[in-house]
Amino acid sequence: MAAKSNAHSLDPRPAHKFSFGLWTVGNPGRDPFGAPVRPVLAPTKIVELLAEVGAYGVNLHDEDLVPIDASAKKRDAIVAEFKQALSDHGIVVPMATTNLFGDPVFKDGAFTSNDARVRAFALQKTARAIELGVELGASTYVFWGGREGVEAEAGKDPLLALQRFRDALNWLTGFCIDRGYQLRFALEAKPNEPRGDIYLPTTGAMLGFIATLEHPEMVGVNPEVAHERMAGLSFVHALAQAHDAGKLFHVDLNDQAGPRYDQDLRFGSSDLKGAFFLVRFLEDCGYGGPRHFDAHAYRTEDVEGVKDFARGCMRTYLALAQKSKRMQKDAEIQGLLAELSAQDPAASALLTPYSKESGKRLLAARFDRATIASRGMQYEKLDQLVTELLLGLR
Ligand code: GLT
Ligand code: MN
Ligand code: MN
Repeated sequence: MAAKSNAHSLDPRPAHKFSFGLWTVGNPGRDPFGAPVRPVLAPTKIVELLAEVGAYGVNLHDEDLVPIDASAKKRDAIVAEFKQALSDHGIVVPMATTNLFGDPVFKDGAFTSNDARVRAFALQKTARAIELGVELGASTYVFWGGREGVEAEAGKDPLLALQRFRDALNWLTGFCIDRGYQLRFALEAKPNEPRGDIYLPTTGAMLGFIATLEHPEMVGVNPEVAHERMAGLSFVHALAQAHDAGKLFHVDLNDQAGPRYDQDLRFGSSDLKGAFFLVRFLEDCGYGGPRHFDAHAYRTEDVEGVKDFARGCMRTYLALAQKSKRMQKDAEIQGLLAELSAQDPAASALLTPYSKESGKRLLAARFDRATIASRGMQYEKLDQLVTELLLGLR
C-alpha cells in the first residue's frame, strides 16, 4: 500500500506548475548530422499530449505557432484554434518568446546585428510576438539571444553590441509600458552555440547587465541548467545569485553532461545529485514560477518515447522534492548540519557590522590558527549520507 501511495505522489498536478515548450516535446529529432526521426506534431496535438502526461503549461516562440510569413487572417485563425485546444485541455501559456535565431536574416544576430535593417526587423518581430504572448495569457517573456555573438571578433565591437542589446530591451520595455502589458522579461544566457561566443554568456553576466537598463525592475533572468554547465559552472549557484538579486523570474530545467554541445537532456538524467540540490533550492527559496523543462527526448524515441521523456522530467522533479523533505527529517544529516552551523560566540561577536569600535575589536583579536585549522569538517560523511539518501538507503 505504501508503495502505491508513493507512486501516486509522483503524479504531476497543476499546482506543481510543470511546463514544456512547443519546441521541446514537439522536437522531431533533427540534429546537425541527421534528418528528423519523428513526425512534426501540430501545436494543438502537442497541447493534447501535454494534457495527457499531466503538464499544466505550454510555452512557445512566435514561430512555433504562427509561420513567419503568415497573413494576419491566417495568424488569427491559427491562434483561435490554439486557444480552443488550450481551453479544451486545461493548459495555460505562462511564458512566450521570439524566434530570433532560425531565419537566415538573423545569421549575424538580431538586436546586435551590424545591419540596422535587421535590428529594426528584430524589434518589430519581437513586438508582434509580445502581442501574441499577451493574447495567450503569458506573464513572462523570455529573451534567448542565440545568434547575438561572433565568430570573427574583428567584425563586431563588443561595447557597441552591448549598447545595441540594451537599446533593444529599453525599446521593448517602453513598448510594454505604453501598451499597459504586465509582462516581465527574463534573459537567458548561453556561452556558445550556435555562435562561437554569445554575448552575456552566463546568468551572472545577465544580472550585471540588467542593472544598466532603463527599467531593471521589469527584467530578470531565465537560467538554464545545460547552459551554465556548458560553461563549467554550478547551476544551483547561478540560481542562488538570481534569487538573491530578486531576479529569478523563470527557470529552464534539463540536464547536461559537462562542457560540450547543448544537450538539453531529460531532467535529472545525467547529474542526479546536481538536480537534487537545485530542486531543493527551488522548493525552499519560495520560487513560485513555472518549472519549465527546456529539454527534448533522445533522437532514438518515437512519440510514445516523447511521453516517457516528459513524464520522466516531472517524476524525477517530484521524487527529488520528496528526497529533499526526507533530508530535512534525517536526524543524522541534520545533526551534522547543526554542528556545522554552531558558532563560537566570541568569534560571532567580532563579526558585527563595521564601526570604529567593532573595527578596533577585530584588529585586536588573537586567533589560534593551528587549532582552528585542525577541525575536520565531516563533509565526506555528510556527502555520503546524502548520496545514500538519494540511493534510497535512508
Ligand atoms: C532554444 C534554446 C533554448 C531557449 C529557447 C527560447 S529556444 O531551443 O536552446 O535554450 O530557452 O528561445
Ligand atoms: Mn539548452
Ligand atoms: Mn532554454
